[in-house]
Amino acid sequence: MTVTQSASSQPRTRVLVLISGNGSNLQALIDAQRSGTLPVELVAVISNRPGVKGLQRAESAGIPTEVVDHTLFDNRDNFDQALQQTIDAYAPDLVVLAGFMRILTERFTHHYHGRMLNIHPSLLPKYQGLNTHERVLQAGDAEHGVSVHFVTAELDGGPVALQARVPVLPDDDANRLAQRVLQQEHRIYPLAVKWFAQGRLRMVDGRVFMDSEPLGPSGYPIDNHASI
Ligand code: NHR
Ligand code: GAR
Repeated sequence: MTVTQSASSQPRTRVLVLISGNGSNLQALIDAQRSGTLPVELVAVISNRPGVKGLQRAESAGIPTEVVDHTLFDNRDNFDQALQQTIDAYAPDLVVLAGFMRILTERFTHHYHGRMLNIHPSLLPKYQGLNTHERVLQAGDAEHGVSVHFVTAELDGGPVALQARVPVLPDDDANRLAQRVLQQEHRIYPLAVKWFAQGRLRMVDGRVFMDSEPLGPSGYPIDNHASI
C-alpha cells in the first residue's frame, strides 16, 4: 500500500462559526476553504435564530448545523451555557463570530479566551455596538471600515487583529455603505482565520501578535489595494 503524505493528512485547525442571519461572511469562509486558500476544517455552524439563510449556506456546503435559540432561555447565562456545551461537543480550536448578534457573558468569553474572533463593521475603537453605518453617516465621517478583533468580555473592546478601510461617498445611504464594507469583510475575515490557523496570529496578555511582533491599535497594516 502506498501512503501519500499530503498537507491534508495533517490535523487541520477546527473552526466553528456562530451566526445570526444572512451568513455572507460564513460564505466567504466556505468559499476560501473550498478554493484551497483557507487550510481549516469548518466543523459546525451554530445560529441563535432558526431558519436563517446562513444555516442553508452551511447545509449546502455539507457542514453540520445547530440552532441554540436564545428566546428559549430565561437569561443570558443559561443561553451561554447551552451554547458553550453545543460548541464544545465539536472541540473547535477557534470560534468565529460572523454576524452573531447576542452579547456574550464574561464567563463565556473567558472560556474561549484567545480562540474567539469577531468581525465588527467599524474602524474600532470607533462605533462599538450596533447600527454602525447609520452612525458613521450621521457623524459625517469621510472614512469607514471593518475590524477583526479577538473577543473579550468588553463588547467590541478586544484587541484588533486586522482592519480594512473604505471611503464614505457623497450619495451613500446605510445600505450602500454596508455593501462596500461587506466586500472588505469578505476579504479580511478569511485572511485573519488563515493567519490564526497558521499560528501567525495570536493574543497574548491582551495584545495581538503577528509573527511574534506586537500589533498597534489598528492591527496588522494591510494595504487595502493589495490582493492577498
Ligand atoms: N460579547 C462580548 N462579550 N464581547 C464582544 O466583543 C462581543 C460579544 C458578542 C457579540 C459582536 C458585536 C458586533 O460585532 C459581538 C461581540 C451584538 C450586540 C447587541 O447589542 C452588540 C455587539 C455585537 C453583537 N446585541 C443585542 C443583545 O441584547 C441584540 C441585538 C439583536 O438581537 O439584534 O444581545 O457588533
Ligand atoms: C456584517 O456586516 C458583520 O460585520 C455585522 O453584521 C453583518 C453580518 O453579515 N456584524 C455585526 O453587526 C455584529 N453585531 P453576514 O451575516 O452576511 O455575514
